[in-house]
Amino acid sequence: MTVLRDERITQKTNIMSTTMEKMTSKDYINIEDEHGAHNYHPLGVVLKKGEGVYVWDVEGKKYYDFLSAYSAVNQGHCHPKIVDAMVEQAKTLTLTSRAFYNDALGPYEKYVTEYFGFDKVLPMNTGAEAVETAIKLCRKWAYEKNNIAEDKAQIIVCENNFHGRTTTIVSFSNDPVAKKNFGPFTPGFIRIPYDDVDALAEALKKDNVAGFLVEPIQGEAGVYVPSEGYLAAAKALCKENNVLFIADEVQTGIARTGRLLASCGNCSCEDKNCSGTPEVKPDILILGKAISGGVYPVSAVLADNHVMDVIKPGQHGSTFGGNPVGCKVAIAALDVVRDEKLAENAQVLGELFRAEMQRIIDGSDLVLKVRGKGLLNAIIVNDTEESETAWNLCVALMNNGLLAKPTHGNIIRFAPPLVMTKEQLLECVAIIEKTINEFKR
Ligand code: IF1
Repeated sequence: MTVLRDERITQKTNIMSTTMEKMTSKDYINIEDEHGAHNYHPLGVVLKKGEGVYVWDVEGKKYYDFLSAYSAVNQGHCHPKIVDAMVEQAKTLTLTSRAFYNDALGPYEKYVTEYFGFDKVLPMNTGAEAVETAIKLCRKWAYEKNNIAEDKAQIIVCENNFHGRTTTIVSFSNDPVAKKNFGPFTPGFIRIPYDDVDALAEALKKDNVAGFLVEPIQGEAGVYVPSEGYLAAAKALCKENNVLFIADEVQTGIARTGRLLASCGNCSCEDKNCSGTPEVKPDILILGKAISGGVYPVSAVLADNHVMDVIKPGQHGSTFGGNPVGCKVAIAALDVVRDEKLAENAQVLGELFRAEMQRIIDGSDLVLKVRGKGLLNAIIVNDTEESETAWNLCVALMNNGLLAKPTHGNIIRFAPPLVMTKEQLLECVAIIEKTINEFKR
């Protein structure tokens, strides 16, 4: 019977592999619909290949990628240096767990802590895991170093935050779609308006405040860039109140906003040659996404010893956290950011993009506004949040060879890989302009 069953499986797999060669985008969409959880509503394109700023669908159509997998592919798709680093390590040693040492983790930890200017790093895999790690680290520091009564710690967060999708993280979200029917929720969070220093000052007067967790730019909320000096003022208030300033740079970090870290993008320093060492140095820095160039899940929590040393052996970790493949990929990905001057490129092309978009907006009633920093930008479409206009505009952009997707309702995020050239950016602007001018509501 086993033999018969194996033959049936082989036969089915063979049928599958031959039909897969002839499968259309629609076939792939149908398979996902039948066998996959419906936890996303993707744009109707099925991608097969990525290289630099381009992706191709299964029919061979070429597109500019203007989402970069939500800022994970800052270095461009399948960057050869990063892929080579992954392949090389994958052929040598993929995973030891932290039960043993290996020859990749220590060198990576030295590299990444020197790269961002912190004493220590706690390596994890996804952004949400890193945010959860930061929350645990902040609470533990509060109980053991800041005399806050155990289980009483409060962490201040902002309205319209997005920090991931675990139960604790959605506990402090105010997005009903991300939250409804996932309770009961984790207590210990105070929510305040974003970009409001007075609200933070008020919240810091409450008892047992341990930390302030903030996105330097609110990505998912619609690329909200806070007022000049907001982050510096927030950091100063946290310092005054002996509260940890926790920057979630999962989406804004790794050169996306025109500097290595967005935290420093908000400082008063006008030094364009700023090394990216943040004027607003967070007490805890959270990184993910492009720290690996979108090649492999890598995230990281960085802090100086007076915070990180509250974590003792056996108190936190993960099977894949700090694995050799992730370490080598992250080193290669961060080398590329520095060697190819991606922050500088994002800064220059971001200014050009917003200027071009403003020119288009001035001549159109379809788009109200463009906002962003570096190559993290968004346009506000002139329709209600509930309307389909932004979605339909993204479908029209797709038909014209550029992939982007609305964040919320009437806001479309534009975030191309940071390796884009000026010529390619201007070609994308032309596609966006053509699409807007031809668009029929
Ligand atoms: C989705 C967008 C959403 C993040 C910040 C932590 C995480 C993210 C600032 C968690 C992740 C991703 C998640 C993905 C879509 C995308 C996203 F803002 F980037 F567009 F959802 F809001 N902090 N953002 O942006 O990192 O666990 O995903 O590695 O969940 O749909 P993760």
